Amino acid sequence: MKNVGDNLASSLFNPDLFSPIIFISDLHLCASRPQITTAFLDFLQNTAIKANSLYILGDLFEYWAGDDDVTDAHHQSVITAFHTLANSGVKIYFMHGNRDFLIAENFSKYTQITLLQDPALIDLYGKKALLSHGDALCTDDVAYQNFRLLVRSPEWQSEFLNQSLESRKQQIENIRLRSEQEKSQKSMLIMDVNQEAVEALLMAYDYPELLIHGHTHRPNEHHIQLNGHNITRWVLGDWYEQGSYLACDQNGCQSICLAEIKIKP
Ligand code: LP5
Ligand code: MN
Repeated sequence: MKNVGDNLASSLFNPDLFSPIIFISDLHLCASRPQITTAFLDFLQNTAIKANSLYILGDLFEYWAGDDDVTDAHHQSVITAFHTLANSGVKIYFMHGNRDFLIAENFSKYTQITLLQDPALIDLYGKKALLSHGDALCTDDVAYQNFRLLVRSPEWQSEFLNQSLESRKQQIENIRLRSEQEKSQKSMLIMDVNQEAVEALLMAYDYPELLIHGHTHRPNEHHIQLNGHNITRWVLGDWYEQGSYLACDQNGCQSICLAEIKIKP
């Protein structure tokens, strides 16, 4: 990873010279961690504003209870910042994560963000890039996949969204607790992507040159050889202690770290 403080002028890649396409995920923004939101708003104003477009590949928020949960100051500050960025000409795309899959059309309207399906195939400077949040690839995590199947069904969502915001938030708190308990019992291997699921997805999409996803919080660049095709799997980092993004231009992609986020104890 490259630190922004490094001498970018001497490198091939310089976000000040080109208008890159930027990818981020797993920010987990919430009012109780204001330093992360501050770092993110700073990133939008100073870095993303120079981009051609910004792709957010899920888990932007710690959780999203529904598009009616927009009145608090924290959510408003993020929505306003997106609106400003979109008005400056940067195209913004958002794909659901496992924590904010209830983001819907109203959020998209307030922010001028375009919602993407998971997975989504895009043209990245002439190369095919497949984008995903990544949770669907963790097929060894059977308990999670069953939970995912339930809460992604339109019937479940419509029943859930018909309940009061207060009741929804309480249920989400319960699931968060249960998820943390269960995760502490799961192996790291189970909570990573399954290689066969990755290969099946790449084959289903006719061998894109790139697969970009988040979710596992294990930022890395993996090189895959599959049936004679060379494919790069980029895993995006989270924003718990340090913001980071993947910037791509005509010369390729580069993972860039921002300054450390200092969380007060
Ligand atoms: O997010 P992360 O990386 O910490 O953990 C995920 C999986 N956990 C989740 C839960 C979310 O973290 C918290 C909830 C988000 C709110 C969504 C809003 C709407 C839903 C409201 C539901 C009431 O996604 C975790 C994975 C991990 O990734 C790694 O891949 O392991 O999965 C779990 O821990 C899930 C448990 O294993 C299974 C929980 C079963 C609960 C069954 C309850 C059935 C009834 C639910 C209906 C309300
Ligand atoms: Mn996730």
